[in-house]
Amino acid sequence: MGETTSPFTPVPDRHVRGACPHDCPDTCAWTVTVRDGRAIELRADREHPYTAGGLCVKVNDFLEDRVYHPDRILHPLRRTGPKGSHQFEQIGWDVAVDEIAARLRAIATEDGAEAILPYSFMGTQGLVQGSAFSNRFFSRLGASRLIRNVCGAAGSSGIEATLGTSQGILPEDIERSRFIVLWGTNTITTNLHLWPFIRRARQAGATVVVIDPLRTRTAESADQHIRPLPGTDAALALGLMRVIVDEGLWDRDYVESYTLGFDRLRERLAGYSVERVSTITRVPVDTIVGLARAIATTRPSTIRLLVGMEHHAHGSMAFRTIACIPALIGSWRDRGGGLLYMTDLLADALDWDAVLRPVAGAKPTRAVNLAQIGHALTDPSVSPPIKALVVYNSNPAAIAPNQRLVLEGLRRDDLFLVVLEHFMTDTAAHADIVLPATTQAEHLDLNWSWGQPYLTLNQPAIQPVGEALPNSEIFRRLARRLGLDDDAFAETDEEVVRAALQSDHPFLEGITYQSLIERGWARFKVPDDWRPYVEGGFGTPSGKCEFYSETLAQAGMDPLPTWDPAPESPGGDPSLAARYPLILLSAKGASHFLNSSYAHVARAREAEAPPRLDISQPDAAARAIADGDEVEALNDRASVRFVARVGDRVPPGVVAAPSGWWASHSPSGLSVNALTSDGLSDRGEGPDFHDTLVEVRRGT
Ligand SMILES: Nc1nc2c(c(=O)[nH]1)N[C@H]1C(S)=C(S)[C@@H](COP(=O)(O)OP(=O)(O)OC[C@H]3O[C@@H](n4cnc5c(=O)[nH]c(N)nc54)[C@H](O)[C@@H]3O)O[C@H]1N2
Ligand SMILES: Nc1nc2c(c(=O)[nH]1)N[C@H]1C(S)=C(S)[C@@H](COP(=O)(O)OP(=O)(O)OC[C@H]3O[C@@H](n4cnc5c(=O)[nH]c(N)nc54)[C@H](O)[C@@H]3O)O[C@H]1N2
Ligand SMILES: [Mo]
Repeated sequence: MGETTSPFTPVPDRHVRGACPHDCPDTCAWTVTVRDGRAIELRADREHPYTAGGLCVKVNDFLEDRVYHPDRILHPLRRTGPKGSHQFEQIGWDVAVDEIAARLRAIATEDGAEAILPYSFMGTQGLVQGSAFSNRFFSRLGASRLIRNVCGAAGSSGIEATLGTSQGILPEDIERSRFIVLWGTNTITTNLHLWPFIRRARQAGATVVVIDPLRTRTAESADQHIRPLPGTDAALALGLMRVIVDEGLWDRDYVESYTLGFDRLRERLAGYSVERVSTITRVPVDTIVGLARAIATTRPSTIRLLVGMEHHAHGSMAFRTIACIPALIGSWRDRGGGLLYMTDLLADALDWDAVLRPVAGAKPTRAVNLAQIGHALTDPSVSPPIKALVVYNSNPAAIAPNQRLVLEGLRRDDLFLVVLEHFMTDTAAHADIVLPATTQAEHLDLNWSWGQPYLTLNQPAIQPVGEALPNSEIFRRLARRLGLDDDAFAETDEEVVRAALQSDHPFLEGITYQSLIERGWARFKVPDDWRPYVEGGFGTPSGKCEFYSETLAQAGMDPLPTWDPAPESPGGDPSLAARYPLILLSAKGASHFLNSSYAHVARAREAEAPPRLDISQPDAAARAIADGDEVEALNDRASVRFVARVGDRVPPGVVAAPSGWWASHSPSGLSVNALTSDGLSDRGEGPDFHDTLVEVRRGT
């Protein structure tokens, strides 16, 4: 008997290297153990310096909660009842693809291809399943484009106005810092793998300050917690700069050599006395002065920004203003000093043209902002009307603002809705056709990261579960059925990954497909001593850090850092503020959810339940609300029920509920995004959902 056929010779387990696909700055490397074709264990890569052997509470049970979860969608489904009624029948792939192709063709003929809109975000961050084939498909179809600026766009645009690009320092270098300001970011909940570097900095004597209106887990772990009123950070930054200049703590050499517009900045600061800033922000004068002195005189000092603060009407200006501070104090000189933001620009080293394969010379089609999908689907003046929506890697019914309008749009009978998913999300529940997508355990991908400098190859560990197909294959099949015979659809997933790596960018030196297969991951070849602006070298038109920005002036914006109240804020529209006096923050407070992902897991919901609204003691007392009471939060957009949690997690004037809950799991059939504003930021076309005013009442 040959060895391989002996029933007594077990087939050895296979260990397959992969990457966490989720939209998170950490992009962990993992290994999947496969026995007899089944994934039996998924563990963090112990050797990966950033993953460092640990995943997170959301992803530890990826196999159980996603790959093999009993609720996973395993076959193509066709709707048989009213939209949202969860009535579906199983159909075959050929039938599904035929039907979708026929409907899209008919809509394109009748209303034009712009009546078709793709809707996606970063459900998976891999470049093959995230964007390669979908981009090829919709661009060749001539469909409308989606402005996917829900995350990072407003912040980047602000930092760019000051520095020329949004490039900052590398995350590991924060370990060298001795004064760390976590400004509008909840590291322990949202960016856990950065925390060990901060902890080591602290062990070496660093001070950690959190600036956040909410008392987050991160704020509780910091040395100091500063709580400005939401939307007032630009004023706080101007106040800090005022103290730094008044007290002569600025770096004269750096400012003279590498910045533009210091004199005009100084004139602007005259309008921001510490007393005025204290009134605007509600941060005590002494705290502002103390922070200004510490950040300017402790070396290295670092400001860590992420996305919470950008989701405001003036989010871009806030980032632009804060980004002036490192140049003013010369903290860019020090390794571990300056500003830490996203690392996505490193991924520009990949050959994105080869991945996306845009149509050469094509005229840009109509664009719709992801955050305003409710309006786009319901506003009768939208022309051509959106007749088909193809959703993949996103759950707009949970994550987009103005949820009532989004749901109204999804319920439109004349909207043909196709959703590629793992689970029956609130979005998928409204679909005409639901298509089962593979998970990261089942498909090939290359994952870049917006939070650390590694590239990770994800190899498929197992065969697709059920009839699931990778997003890439679904778009290839649809293209074929629609007669799009471009060779862009002849490529395999592996060819796309190989093509992405075929760039002569120095950051990719030594990184090949083969090396990634063997090792699983590679660090971009970024110089060891990465101090991007140690001697200026800013990407602005002047080559300097622009305190004064001609680019902003030409765009009709204030060329200098400034602060204005948002229209929907206590200092904005007075009649609105009178009716709805409380600011609602809906940040990512739920550590068991990843945006709206994992809310399908009962255990995760139980750990987070019930959907809570944090309210301060004085605001609760004024409304006769006690801890644990059922309350409703309301404004002109909706009324949503929560259970009140009274205490000092929020300051007076602010209430907070975590994002991520699905409407269908929420007591009133709506979740917090039903209340949130769907306006756009001053620059970068990001959402302004943290500028939301509400009133809160006891009972319902
Ligand atoms: N557990 C978990 N982790 C996640 C996610 C998740 O959903 N769950 N999502 C991932 C994604 S997509 C992203 S983009 C990152 C985001 O990571 P973060 O930016 O760290 O998270 P957010 O919760 O969006 O915002 C951070 C903080 O900004 C604060 N904030 C809001 N407005 C203001 C303001 O005006 N001023 C100041 N100073 N602070 C303000 C909020 O109170 C919040 O605590 O997290 C990623 N990681
Ligand atoms: N109120 C409020 N709203 C917010 C935020 C907030 O802080 N507060 N945060 C905003 C931010 S920063 C972001 S990034 C967005 C995130 O918004 P989304 O990107 O829409 O995030 P998720 O809710 O996680 O939805 C991703 C979906 O993709 C699916 N998916 C995962 N992998 C695959 C795959 O391989 N194929 C297919 N077809 N599907 C897959 C998942 O099952 C999941 O349902 O939300 C934004 N909305
Ligand atoms: Mo995000």
